Amino acid sequence: MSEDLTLYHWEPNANSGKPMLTLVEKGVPFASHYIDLLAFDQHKPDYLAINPMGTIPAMVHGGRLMNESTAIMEYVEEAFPGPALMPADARDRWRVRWWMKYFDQWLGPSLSMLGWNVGIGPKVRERDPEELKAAIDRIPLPERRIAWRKAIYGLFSEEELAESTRRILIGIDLVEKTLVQREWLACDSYSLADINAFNSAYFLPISQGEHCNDEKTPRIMRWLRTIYARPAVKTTWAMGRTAMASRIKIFEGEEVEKW
Ligand SMILES: N[C@@H](CCC(=O)N[C@@H](CS)C(=O)NCC(=O)O)C(=O)O
Repeated sequence: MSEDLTLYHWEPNANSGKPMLTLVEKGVPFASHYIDLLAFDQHKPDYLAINPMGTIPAMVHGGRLMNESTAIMEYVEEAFPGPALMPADARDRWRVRWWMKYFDQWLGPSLSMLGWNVGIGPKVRERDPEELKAAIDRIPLPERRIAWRKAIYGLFSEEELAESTRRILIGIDLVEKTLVQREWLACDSYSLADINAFNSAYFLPISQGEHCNDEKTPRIMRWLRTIYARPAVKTTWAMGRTAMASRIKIFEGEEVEKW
């Protein structure tokens, strides 16, 4: 397909990393446009003219805007040649979609809440209060405005944080048990489910090191290291610009910071 392809993304992780890694795995050339989430680039007029929702990632292909990271992954899989990232069997395909929904809707928001609470919020909190208030007021989606407000002013409640931790521990257990049954998350081959999940799960050994480690979850650690060894992962994570992306070096045995 010869139409221009541009991906607007932040660091490789949930959600930007999902289409980034999918495109790289398939060998699809694309223009990479880095949007600095911590500088609120996603709410600036230039970007809102492309994606009025003010969220990342977004992809433009042949002049058409596409958002929603998992829907973009499926589009890339179907629209371009390259190694298949969806299995052929209908039940396996269902399982790929099941896992992507599980991460997107149930586990991902909890991982994100804890990340925003200890990472993103403290990173921007120190800035000028008036500037921050104006930045929050400019956010187009009300739900994103609430998330930013809670992260910046430390307003996630104890109950919300406890519920997120509960879900993450259930998620770690489910992924470990699944990887006892098979090598990959959804089927016998590396698929979109692994790409989707890796983007959130790669820092579980860092953020949940007590619960996710070689002794307690050897299958998760084996799975994460196997994915990390893929050349596409190295290429994708090299597009990151902050210390966040370099945390992936934990799989080379390096000491990395939590945030
Ligand atoms: N469901 C959307 C979520 C997109 C989303 O909310 N992305 C976050 C980054 S992970 C974002 O744009 N945050 C910017 C903001 O809230 O200002 C997807 O999967 O693409």
